[in-house]
Amino acid sequence: MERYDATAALIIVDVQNDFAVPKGSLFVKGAEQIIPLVNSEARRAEEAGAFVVYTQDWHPESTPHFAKDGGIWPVHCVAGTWGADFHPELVVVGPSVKKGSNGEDGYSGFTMRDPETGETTPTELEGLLREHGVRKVVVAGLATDYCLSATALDARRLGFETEVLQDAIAAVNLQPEDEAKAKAAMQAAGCVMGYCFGTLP
Ligand code: VGL
Ligand code: ZN
Repeated sequence: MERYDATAALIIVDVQNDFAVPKGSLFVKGAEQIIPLVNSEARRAEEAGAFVVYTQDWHPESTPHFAKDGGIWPVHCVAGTWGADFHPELVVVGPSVKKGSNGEDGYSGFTMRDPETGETTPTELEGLLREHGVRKVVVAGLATDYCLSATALDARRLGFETEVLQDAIAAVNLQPEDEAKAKAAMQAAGCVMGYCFGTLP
């Protein structure tokens, strides 16, 4: 079966400088290698009439998400800064959903979680997918153990058929087993664990 058609969407998660460029503040090992694959999938999806949509981690300067403010992460993806920009080689052929602007954790592209109250609020992603008549989502990007898996799990919870492109993702691995655990959780939730078609010439 074809991966992409007019009822499919490719969700490209957080391919941003702070995660995908070695000098970025939260560089994810292996992130640069996925970019040509992600770009090829974006072109294929677009050609097949699928909806291509991006997410961006988009934090204020101070948020309980950051270690300096009581969280666990180095400062990264501050709204409007270089670190929050897309990687310069990323092919961008669709809209971007920004998450975390009000200090939420915002791991998932679909929902943001207030780190103090635990309250979750939806982003515009689900609405965008429904407007485009999407039934199946294909997910690629960063990072396997955080935003990528949170997005894929939410997609399943919301009833979308979900495929994860295992060769177009990369993990932070704060603990060495985090990547394997995230993949197992996605599989257990009914995500199809697939592979890219390869890079276009
Ligand atoms: C992410 C850690 C902190 C991600 C975002 O995009 O996976 N990871 N913020
Ligand atoms: Zn973040």
